[in-house]
Amino acid sequence: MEPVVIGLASNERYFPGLYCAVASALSHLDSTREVDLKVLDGGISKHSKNALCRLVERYGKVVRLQFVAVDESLFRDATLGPAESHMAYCRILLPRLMDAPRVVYLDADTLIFRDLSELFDLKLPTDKALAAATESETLTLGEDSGTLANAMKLPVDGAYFNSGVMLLDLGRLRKENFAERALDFLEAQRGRYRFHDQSAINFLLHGRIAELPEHWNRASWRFDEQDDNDLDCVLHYTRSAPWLCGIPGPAQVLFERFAADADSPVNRQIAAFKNSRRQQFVRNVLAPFRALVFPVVSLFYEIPAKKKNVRDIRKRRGIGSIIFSTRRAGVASIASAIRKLVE
Ligand SMILES: [Mn+2]
Repeated sequence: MEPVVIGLASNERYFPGLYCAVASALSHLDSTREVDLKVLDGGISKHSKNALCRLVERYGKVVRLQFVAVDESLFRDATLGPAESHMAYCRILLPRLMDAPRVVYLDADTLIFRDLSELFDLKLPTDKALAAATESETLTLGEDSGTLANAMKLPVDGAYFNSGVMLLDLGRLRKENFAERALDFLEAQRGRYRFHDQSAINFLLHGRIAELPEHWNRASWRFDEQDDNDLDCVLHYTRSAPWLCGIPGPAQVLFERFAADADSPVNRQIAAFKNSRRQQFVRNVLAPFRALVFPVVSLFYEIPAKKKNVRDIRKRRGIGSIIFSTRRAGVASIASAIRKLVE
């Protein structure tokens, strides 16, 4: 059986997330499969690297860990990415940096509760270059950039995928010079795309992305709104890095509990964490007012052609969910989610 190849990317700031992503992935992976773990290193400290080596050693010889240095300055001409860095773009270099035929790429802000060998073994249709789950907030190419979709003669309502969890056919992407084309795109279209690497992937590979079931990339806010505690998924913290600044709810509790169990407890004393708590408090205080204001604002859009849009916007902004999710995600559901994790 060929080894399962897993790729992640991180700098020191995202390392606590990467550590937990790796710990969760390895503990749910078929223990008889060999694993090649490649970490694109955008400035991870020696101390952190040692911690990851120790973690991997616990799984014995079946896991081979390799750090691959990346130079994010390659992307200096692209729109600045999350946390004022270009690190998120580095996944685009995977076909260049790895000689494996395929790889499962994971964001550092994921927790994995499924066997990734199942994803790695998926057969991609011959016309597809990668597989990903659809985005839960940006639903179409046009919502990323209508201007770009029109300029590239792509449908504005074309499908849109999240780049946080992907199965990439590196052989095909190499053959098509994807990394080079993406670098050109990011530089030439600077300021026109909204979602960094994800924009390059969606615009350049439109029609070439196979859709993965949602359980391979479930947004943490969706998990928070779930009526049950189904955890048979890859959980993706799309709205906040839970080790830096948490959004209260079951997904955050789950992360903190997992991190503590994996010997990498979340430090709630750091300034960013305290600030985020303050912002969250203000947001909660304002939530009822937003609920009042939004229907008034949306009245202006209540012309028949826009009705569907308004419904979508309401759904996405989650006016209801902002107010009710905390209630629904009660203590019982948190406790049971943790129980399931610990089992
Ligand atoms: Mn992410």
